Amino acid sequence: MATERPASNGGPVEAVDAPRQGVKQQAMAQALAPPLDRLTTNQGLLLSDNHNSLKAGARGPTLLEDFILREKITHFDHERIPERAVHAHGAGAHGFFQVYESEAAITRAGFLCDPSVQTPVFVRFSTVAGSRGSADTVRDARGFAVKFYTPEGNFDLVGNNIPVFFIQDAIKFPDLVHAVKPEPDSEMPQAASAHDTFWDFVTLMPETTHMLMWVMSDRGIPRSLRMMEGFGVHTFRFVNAHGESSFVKFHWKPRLGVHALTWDEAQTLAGQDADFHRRDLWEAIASGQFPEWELGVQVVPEADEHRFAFDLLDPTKLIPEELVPVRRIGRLVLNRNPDNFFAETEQVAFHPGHLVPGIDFSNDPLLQGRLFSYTDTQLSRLGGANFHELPINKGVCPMHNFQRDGMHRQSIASGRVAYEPNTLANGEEFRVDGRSFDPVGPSGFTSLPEALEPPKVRARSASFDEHYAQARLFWISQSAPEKDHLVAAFQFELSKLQTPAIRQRMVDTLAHVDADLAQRVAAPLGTKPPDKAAATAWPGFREGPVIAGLAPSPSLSMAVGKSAGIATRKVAILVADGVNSAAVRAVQQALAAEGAMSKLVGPTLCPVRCAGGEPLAVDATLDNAPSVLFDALYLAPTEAGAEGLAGDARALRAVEQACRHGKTVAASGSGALLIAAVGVDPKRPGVLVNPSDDAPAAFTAAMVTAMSQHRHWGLEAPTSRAKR
Ligand code: HDD
Repeated sequence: MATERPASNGGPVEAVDAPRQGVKQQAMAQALAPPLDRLTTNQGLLLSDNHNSLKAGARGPTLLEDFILREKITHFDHERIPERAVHAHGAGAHGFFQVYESEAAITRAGFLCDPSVQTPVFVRFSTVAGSRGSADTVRDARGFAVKFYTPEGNFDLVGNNIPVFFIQDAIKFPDLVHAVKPEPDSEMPQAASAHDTFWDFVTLMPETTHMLMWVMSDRGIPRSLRMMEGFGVHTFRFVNAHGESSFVKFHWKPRLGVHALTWDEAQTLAGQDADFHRRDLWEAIASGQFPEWELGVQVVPEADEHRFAFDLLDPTKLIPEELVPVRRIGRLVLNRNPDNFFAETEQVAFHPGHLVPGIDFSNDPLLQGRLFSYTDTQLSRLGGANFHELPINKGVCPMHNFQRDGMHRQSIASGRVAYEPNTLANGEEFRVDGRSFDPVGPSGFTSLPEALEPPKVRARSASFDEHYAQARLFWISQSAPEKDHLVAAFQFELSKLQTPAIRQRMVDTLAHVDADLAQRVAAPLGTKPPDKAAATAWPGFREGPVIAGLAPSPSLSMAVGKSAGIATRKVAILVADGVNSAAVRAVQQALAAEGAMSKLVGPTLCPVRCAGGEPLAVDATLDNAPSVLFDALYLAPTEAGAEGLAGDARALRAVEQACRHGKTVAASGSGALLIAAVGVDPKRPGVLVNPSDDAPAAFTAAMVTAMSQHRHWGLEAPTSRAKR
């Protein structure tokens, strides 16, 4: 057994063999130690019975002296810790990050300078508003927090899947969170922004407009955590070994492309599989299909700080990729699921101020407030100042200082010295005069010696006053279906409000973004026509400059870019008695060759009988595996005379739903009867019918191509789309 004692300079973490037992005592300890397959108390006492408490007679009262019962119940009573104030619901995974080439020219961060090094990471994804047990697929921003365990200390990049934030100054964060969380009197609604208090707040805070556009877009309902971008949001700084600094925005670009659910699908999934995203991440890693992202940077030289029409320090603005291209500098791979959700995913503690030399923060006032909030929140969430000693938070580098004691201290610091400077910790060799070791030095983290402008004021820079240009840029950069979805999302959320005046304020605000957008959103809501002037006609509103003549930014659309293929996509193969197993095998093989997964879904869990008479095992049933769990359907053919699934309401529902959600639906032979039964035109994009009972190579290739487009928006039912 090893305990920890301080490093020779007084730090607390060198591991040493502790027990100085003789050989005889060790042998005795081993003989008496509880076997690994037996239960013990927390003190190591072997249990003889884990089913019955100690009683005064078999039917009598339980005795207070039952310390075994009390220990077990007491521990259970204290199992829960406070959930995170925001981002309570999440999923995590281990992996590594590796830089492609040395970035020493711009940063001295060691893990970004050595391409041979794989830096271990732990990543936690989250929704923001929902409680710990809420559903995965709600409309919300997603947290994307990465902890890099570098030899120079932990670096945390605590970002979101949306590149901008709602507010500009951290002092508004408690108000924002109180507004979006369930309303305090009723604790409703859970994990949803579609309620009065959220829209009341955001319509009074015009700076929220840009992020509202992103959250109401399909980015707010990702298909998978593996298929979303991540952003550091704020402008950070890189500093190189010469002390030269540049500004930097961080991006995570997923290898599998950026994809979304449909709103109807997201809502259905919240009931069918509330853990849809967590399960998807877990299963991908467990099956060896490791999710990957590339780290991208937009680097702005110090001299260009004021070159943009917006302020680099304003977190409600992004730098369009057309202005400053994103350079991909390394890759992140998630390759190991946690062993224990609580110990790792729940107890991990991120903090934007966990930095390494070579990376620094900027004066973004939102980021500045975050630097205080994250450590502070862990004190109540993780019960004291020693949360850095929890295994998931502990750095891989040695840690030396004289911070001592506190709740839940794990390491055992020995010696009588807990201060610096000292001459005592290291014995005779170090003295006050001419001491040979310096506990701090220039290789350590130094804050950039930045010149600051007095006076001290409680104010916001006028360069933060413009709120609508990038919201408009986002709108004009969306494809037609993306615009439809965005309009429908605004309509849905605003339709849930009980206070008409708030609804009106939002459509008035949208008139500042785009007149067509505002009118389309307003059309079914029964508001007065959008009134631009009314949105800003209140005391204290500071009108920013009007920025006209924006050109679309293609990188803001999810529809742009080449397809990332169908790797890891999931296909349901619907089978019934009399199925043609050769066709099923051909489709399975074609999908597997592209890295996609398939499941055989049958009427029950009993094997179906193939046309040749042999049994074919199924993986799931039409009841427990609805179409929303899959990216595409293949309707397998059955032999002449077999009943097939065309009369099965569950199969018809699967086909209807898949079509409504714009998914690829392919069929061979009699499988096409299901498509006819739900009244879908077999010639519509995304619907593929092979008339014969087989699945030839050209047919499976067409299926793969169709699936690689992700969705066929023309297939969506008009009811799920907003009017153009
Ligand atoms: Fe925050 C958690 C991301 C602004 C205060 N935040 C938290 C998490 C993420 C973010 C991903 C979850 C980390 C985890 O998985 O444990 N937060 C952001 C982003 C922001 C942002 C991208 C803006 C750009 N946050 C922000 C502000 C404040 C906070 C302005 C307060 C002034 N955030 C917190 C917090 C949380 C948190 C209350 C809750 C749990 C935690 O920190 O550890 O301190």
